Amino acid sequence: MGVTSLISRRPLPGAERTEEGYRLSWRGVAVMGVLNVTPDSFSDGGQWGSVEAAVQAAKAMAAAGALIVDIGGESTRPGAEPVPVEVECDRVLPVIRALEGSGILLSVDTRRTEVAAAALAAGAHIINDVTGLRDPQMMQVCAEKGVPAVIMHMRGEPRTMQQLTDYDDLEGEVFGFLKDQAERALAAGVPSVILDPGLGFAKTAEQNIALLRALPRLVAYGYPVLVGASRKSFVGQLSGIAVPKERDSASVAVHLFAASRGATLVRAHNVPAHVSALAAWEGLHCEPN
Ligand code: HH2
Repeated sequence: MGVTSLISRRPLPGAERTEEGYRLSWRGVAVMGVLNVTPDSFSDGGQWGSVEAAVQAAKAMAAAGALIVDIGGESTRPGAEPVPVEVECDRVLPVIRALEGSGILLSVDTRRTEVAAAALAAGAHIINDVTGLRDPQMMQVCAEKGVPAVIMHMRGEPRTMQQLTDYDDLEGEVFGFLKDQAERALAAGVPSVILDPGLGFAKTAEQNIALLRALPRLVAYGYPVLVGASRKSFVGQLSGIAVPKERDSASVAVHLFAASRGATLVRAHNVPAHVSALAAWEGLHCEPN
């Protein structure tokens, strides 16, 4: 199992101080736990109805072995309407503040510069931007604050993205966008990036599967790769399970497939199921002494 590293210019829980900055390293495949403090997320909307419930859920995810807990205050499911910045801030900031100093590595799942800046000021460590730092101001915030960013591919916006699935060269466009944005971000001073093909974001089920199969091409660019398949509709199509919350075993299977193709971070709702499955999978890959 290889080692993946992220660099931040701000202290990160679990990171070692090096000349480059704070270096967070992990062996094998790590889990990013999904914590949506929204009323309408497609599988966990309304699940964490109070700040206290969300804080407990984050702690439970960390205790179960999540490397990162990803806090989101806006659903980006297909067809979702945008949420005002103030509403998104009101949802995520109290949870981040309550977790500050807890030793839990926190990313904030937002496409808004204002939310990102406020979340970093409140104690978040990583920006997870589903629009892939398309907004130059978002890139600037990550660079100025010296924090790592997840760059995800999508087209358009959640409301309309499923009408934007015509690609001449799917892998070329998705992976090319990610590589270009990674280079731009690093040149702008973002200390490190994670790349994510954005499963379900302006992609059909067949396109999601094609991108998973082609993942080694993305991994070959040399940046850490994150895959987020958890409970998504194409996982339902693959497994024949209609109810999102019942798709955890199928999500694990898809994430193990992604891991076998080089992803070293998976974004998942059910952290314990993923941590134990990945431990078993990694155990099988270890060379005997
Ligand atoms: N998927 C979702 C949200 N954020 N971020 C990254 N980096 N990769 C993903 O695949 C990804 C993401 C959508 O899932 P979820 O958060 O569960 O639902 P919703 O957008 O309805 O809140």
